[in-house]
Amino acid sequence: MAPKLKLIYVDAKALAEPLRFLFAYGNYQYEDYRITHEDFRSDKSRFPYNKIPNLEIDGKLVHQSMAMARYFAKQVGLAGDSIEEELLIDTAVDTLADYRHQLITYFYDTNEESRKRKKEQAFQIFLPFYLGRLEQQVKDNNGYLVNGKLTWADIVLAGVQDYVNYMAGYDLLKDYPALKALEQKVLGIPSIKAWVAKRPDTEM
Ligand SMILES: N[C@@H](CCC(=O)N[C@@H](CS)C(=O)NCC(=O)O)C(=O)O
Repeated sequence: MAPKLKLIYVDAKALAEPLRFLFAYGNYQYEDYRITHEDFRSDKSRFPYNKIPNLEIDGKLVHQSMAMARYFAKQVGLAGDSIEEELLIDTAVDTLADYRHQLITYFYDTNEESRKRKKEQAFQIFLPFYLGRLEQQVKDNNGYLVNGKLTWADIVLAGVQDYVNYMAGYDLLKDYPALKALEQKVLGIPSIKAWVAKRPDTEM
C-alpha cells in the first residue's frame, strides 16, 4: 500500500518545492500541509532541529529536504544507475546548496553593515563564480547537470530557483542560457507543469 505522506512547511515554494516536483513526477498523493510563518515562529521546537520542511511518512516524522528528495528520487528512478552516478548527482546537489547558501547568508542577516558586505560578495564574487561553473557543467553534460540525462539534481535546480531568484531580486539564470534551458526543460515535464499551473501562488 502507498505510504501516507504529509509534507509540512510554510506557505512557500523554497526548500519544499523540489520535493513537491518529485511527488508530481512520481504521481504521489500527499497532504501539502502549510502553516503560517507566525505559527512556525511561535514554537519551532515542535520540529526536528527547529526547522522545516518536515515530512510524515505513515506518521513517522523526517526532516532535511535533500535527504527526503534523494529518498523519493530513488523511488522514481532519478537517483542514478550506479554508485558513481549517485556520487556525481550528490555533488551537483551539494554544489547547488553552496550556491544557494551565498544568498541565504546575506538575505537573512539582520545586521545592516554585514548584510551589505555579504550582499556585495555574493553578487560580485560568488554568484558569477557558481553560475559560470554550473553553466559550463550543463553544457558539458548535454543539457543536464549529470551524464546527459534527467536526475534529481536537475529537479532541485528548477525547484528552488524561484526561492533563489526571490532572494536575489531578479532571475539569476537570465544570462546563463544552458541553465535557463535546463530549468525550462524541467518545468516542461507534463506532471511538473501541471503542478506548477495549479500550485498556490506564493512570493518565494
Ligand atoms: N538543511 C535543511 C535546512 C532547513 C531550513 O533551514 N529551513 C528553514 C526554513 S526554509 C528553517 O526552518 N529556518 C528556521 C530557523 O533556522 O530558525 C533542509 O534542507 O531541510
